[in-house]
Amino acid sequence: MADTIKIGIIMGSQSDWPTMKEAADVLDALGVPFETRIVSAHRTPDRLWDYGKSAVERGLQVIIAGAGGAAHLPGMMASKTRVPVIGVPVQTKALSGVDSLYSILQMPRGFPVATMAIGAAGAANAGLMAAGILALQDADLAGRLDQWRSDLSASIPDVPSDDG
Ligand code: RP5
Repeated sequence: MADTIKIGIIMGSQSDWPTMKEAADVLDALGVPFETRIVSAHRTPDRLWDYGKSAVERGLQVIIAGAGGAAHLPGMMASKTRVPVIGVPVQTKALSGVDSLYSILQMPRGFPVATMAIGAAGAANAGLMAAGILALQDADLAGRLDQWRSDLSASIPDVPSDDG
């Protein structure tokens, strides 16, 4: 039987996928299964509600939610489910993602969203954060995450080079 999917990666639009794929790529590298869905707070509110309502019973343990502009998806998802939500502010053209960041970050007391950095680095870190949460209960994954982290450290040169 296939493993239960414990991580959901959701995003407000197809246009968010190049950013959110960074989270997916990290989870792939760590061998963590996940699902992906387009769930817009504004364009598909019923889909958002259904996703949040069913998250616990479907076995989701972390939801990574990315959106840009008036980025209400992570916060609305956090209002609908107690499954921890990691928010990714997608970089926008008009305001460079500061709009997304503030929309996701400034949650009222009681409904937290763990907010990452703007853009690709934030999405990759969301994948790592989700993996770290699951690794608390999964020794094999913890080992793979430790290895991933030490490989990254080992790849950083001691001195800068003109070749970049
Ligand atoms: C948000 O509006 C999405 O998360 C996306 O970042 C932004 C723009 O969406 P599109 O107009 O590209 O579909 O809801």
